[in-house]
Amino acid sequence: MGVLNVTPDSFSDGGTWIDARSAIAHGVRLARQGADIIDVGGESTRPGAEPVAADVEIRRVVPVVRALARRGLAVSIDTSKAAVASAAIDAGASIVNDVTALADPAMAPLAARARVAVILMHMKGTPRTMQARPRYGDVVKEILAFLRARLRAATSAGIARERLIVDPGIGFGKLPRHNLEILRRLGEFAALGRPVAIGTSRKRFIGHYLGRDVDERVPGTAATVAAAVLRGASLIRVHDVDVMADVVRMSTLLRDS
Ligand code: HH2
Repeated sequence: MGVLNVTPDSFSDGGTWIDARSAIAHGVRLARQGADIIDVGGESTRPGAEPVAADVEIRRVVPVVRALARRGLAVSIDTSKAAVASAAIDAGASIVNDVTALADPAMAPLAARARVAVILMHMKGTPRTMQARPRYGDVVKEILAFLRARLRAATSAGIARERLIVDPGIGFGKLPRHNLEILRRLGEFAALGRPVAIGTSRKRFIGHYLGRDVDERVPGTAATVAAAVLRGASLIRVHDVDVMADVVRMSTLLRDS
């Protein structure tokens, strides 16, 4: 999955793809580089980010989703607002990537009606507050319990179980050591019986351990991607598809040979 942030303030590529034409061109490039899905987002969820109004988010993402879907690409919409997801689905998105795991009460009925796939992600708190001293007993157990409950809520709302994907939410209310533990114990998420997605790309914990700025985190990201694939992840959300497509292919071979 290639990341396409149509935002002015995303933590690593904010402002780069804010005009629709360059965003569309970048989406096409990500697909050529090997992304099977383009994840289009119009609101940053970086720590401390301010929420964006639905109409602003819709104006940012819809032209991009429509253009990419028309080219036959699989598009996911990275949003937690049902109004945005609805507009993106009408424009051709087939996956909803919801970092709040269906917190908007209108989201689950919409996804059920539209028969789209849904990524349910764990976050502790909100982007504004989530990095303020997050505490866990057993971080993996707590996330597993949350995801199990959200899977149940999603199927109760009428979303077919085979359309659901789970994501532990790297960096969303987690300290660096929590992210390492999630990656080390990623195999435990197989117990949920659904494909596991993971997004480590260029994230802060990599900078924390390696002392690297955001544009210097590609090698660190590659190590996390390889580890995630070896431990069973099936959907890898990254910015640097050109490099990570090979990392994914090679680690998949190592895992399955
Ligand atoms: N991470 C980000 C955004 N969406 N979705 C899923 N399923 N998993 C993730 O780990 C995830 C996500 C944050 O990264 P990015 O989109 O690069 O930054 P920003 O939120 O600042 O736009």
